[in-house]
Amino acid sequence: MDNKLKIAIQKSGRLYEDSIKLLKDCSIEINIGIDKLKTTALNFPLEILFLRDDDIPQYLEDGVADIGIVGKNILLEKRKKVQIKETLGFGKCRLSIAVPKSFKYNNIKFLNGKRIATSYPFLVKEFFGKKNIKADIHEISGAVEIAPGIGLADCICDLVSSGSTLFMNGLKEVETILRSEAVLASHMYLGSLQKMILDKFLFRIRAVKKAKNNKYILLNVPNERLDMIISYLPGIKSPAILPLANSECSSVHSVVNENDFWRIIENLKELGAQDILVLPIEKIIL
Ligand code: PRT
Ligand code: ZN
Repeated sequence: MDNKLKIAIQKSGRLYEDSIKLLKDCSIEINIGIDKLKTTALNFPLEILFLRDDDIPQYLEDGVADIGIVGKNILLEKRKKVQIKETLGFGKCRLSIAVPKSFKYNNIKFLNGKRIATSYPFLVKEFFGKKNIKADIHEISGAVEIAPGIGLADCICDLVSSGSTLFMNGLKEVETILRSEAVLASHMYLGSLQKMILDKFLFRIRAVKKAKNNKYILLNVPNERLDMIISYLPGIKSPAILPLANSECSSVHSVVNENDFWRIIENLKELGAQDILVLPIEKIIL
């Protein structure tokens, strides 16, 4: 009887470091051997398989791995039967169509009758189908960005993050097909023990994710401004207020979401908050 949950992660590449860091943030310790094919966590019932990202969806469908960390782009392209359990917030990119800079691109109809090179034939075909475009899709497995330059295609569809690869190859991004990030996906039917371990793992992942999106803030506030300042502060339940040795001021503690952070800090400052300290949070368990 298998008493561990098997997780597939990328052996090397763009998702490797962040996948290992996610395990670490979840307090799961691993030793990576020299062969780096698989390893077992030291303090959690998890076996880690190191694989090529393209192979992970198939292994998940077959149940060779119970769960895996892979780009949503690969999962959707491969169309294997798996369940997405959680988005992970790293490996962010978009799958976009790009054309040579000199092309006068007005709208999507421009792509009718063009030759387009991509490693994502299914997603491109699906997108063109929806938009009623008839183009000639050439599947190539790598270095897609050079295809127009060597006359293999008129345009491309590839992953973009900073945009510098497109820029260096004289291309411009004209349509976005998909926004992608790394996700945790699972085999469709897990055994009850595997399900239980996965729930524990997801509980940790969510605590880590929540913590990353929030900051702990401490500030000193003159007592006569306290009510006003508190009305601007969310906190998990409500902010904590502690007396200071100087009886005219109080110390206020709260948790603020990264997205609202600067707006809230500016308001607090205007309302008379002083000595504002901002600290990272390691985990949030609600
Ligand atoms: O060996 P293996 O098959 O496992 O790895 P791989 O070479 O196929 O994949 P890898 O490591 O390049 O990417 C793994 C995953 O990272 C992808 O499936 C995406 O989910 C995610 N990701 C995020 C990216 C990018 N950003 C990205 N920018 N994958 C690839 N790129 C490439 C893109 O193809 C292009 O060549 O980077 C170039 C563009 O980058 P910018 O910054 O110049 O725009
Ligand atoms: Zn790959």
